[in-house]
Amino acid sequence: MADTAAQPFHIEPSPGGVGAFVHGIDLASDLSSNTVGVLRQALGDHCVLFFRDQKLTPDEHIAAAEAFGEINVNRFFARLLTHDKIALVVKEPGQKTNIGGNWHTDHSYDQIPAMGSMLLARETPTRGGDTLFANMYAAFDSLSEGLKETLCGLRAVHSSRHVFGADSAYVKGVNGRIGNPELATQDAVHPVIIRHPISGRQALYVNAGFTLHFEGWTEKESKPLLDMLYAHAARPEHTYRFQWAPGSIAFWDNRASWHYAVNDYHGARREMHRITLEGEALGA
Ligand SMILES: O=C(O)CCC(=O)C(=O)O
Ligand SMILES: [Fe+2]
Repeated sequence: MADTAAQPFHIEPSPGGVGAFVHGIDLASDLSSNTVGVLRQALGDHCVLFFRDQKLTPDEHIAAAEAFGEINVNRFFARLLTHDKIALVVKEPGQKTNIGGNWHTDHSYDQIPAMGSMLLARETPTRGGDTLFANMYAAFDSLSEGLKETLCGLRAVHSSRHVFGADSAYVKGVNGRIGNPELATQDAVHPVIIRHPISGRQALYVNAGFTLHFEGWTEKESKPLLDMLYAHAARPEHTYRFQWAPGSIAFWDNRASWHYAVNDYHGARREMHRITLEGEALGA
C-alpha cells in the first residue's frame, strides 16, 4: 500500500498551465488513506490529475472515486446499464455533437456544485478527441489588482436550463445521451471569485457553459465583462491539452478548472466513463 513514508508514486506537473501527472500508482489497489490525502491536496493545487494505464473494472472505478468522497449521480447523463453511478460520455460514429464541446465547468448550476469528476477512457479514436483544461487560479492571479477587487465584490447567476432543458439544441444533438429536461429548472448564485475549499486559493468561478449574468446586472450589461473574462481565462498560458488512450483517467476539480472536449473525430467512436463526486457550498 502506498503511504507518505514510502510513497511509490510521484506527481509531475504537466508541461502546460494546469494539471499534473501521477506516475507509479494503481488506483485499483494503492489508495490508502495517506495516498488519498496526498492526491486530494495535489488536486487542489494542480486542478486536474492525470493517470495512465489504469485497468479498472467499473466496480474498481467506483471504489477509487468513493475513496475521495460521495458519488453524485448526474441527473441528465445516460448511465452504464450495470452501474448507475457511472455516467456514459459517448460519441457514436454517426453523431455530430459531442458532450462538453465548449469551455465549461460542470455543475455550477447547482447550489452545491459537484467537486469534480473522475473520467476514465474506455474507447478512444485513433486520432483526435483530446480534452483541454484551464487553470482558474491562474486566470484570477493574472488579472489586474483593480479588476480583481471589482470581481471580488460580485456574484453570478448560473443555470442549466439553456443547456439541459427541453428547448436545448445541444440535448437534441447528442442522440438521447442526455435526458430528464424537466429537472433543468434550478439556478444558483455563487461568488465570482471563490476561495477554493482545498487549497484556500482564490479562483475565477464563472464559465461560458452555465453562467448567465452577474447578480443585479442584466445579461446585456454582463456580457462584455464575461466575454473578456472567458477570453482571458482560456489563454494558452492557462491551459493544457490532454491526449487520451484507453485506461487514461483525468480527475478534475470543478472549482479550480474548466474543461473542453475537442470535437474533431467525426466518424469514430469515443466512450468515456464518468464518476462525479459531491462538493460543498462555495464561499468568497
Ligand atoms: O469527454 C470529455 O473529454 C469531457 C466531457 C465533459 O465535459 C464531461 O464529462 O463533463
Ligand atoms: Fe463537462
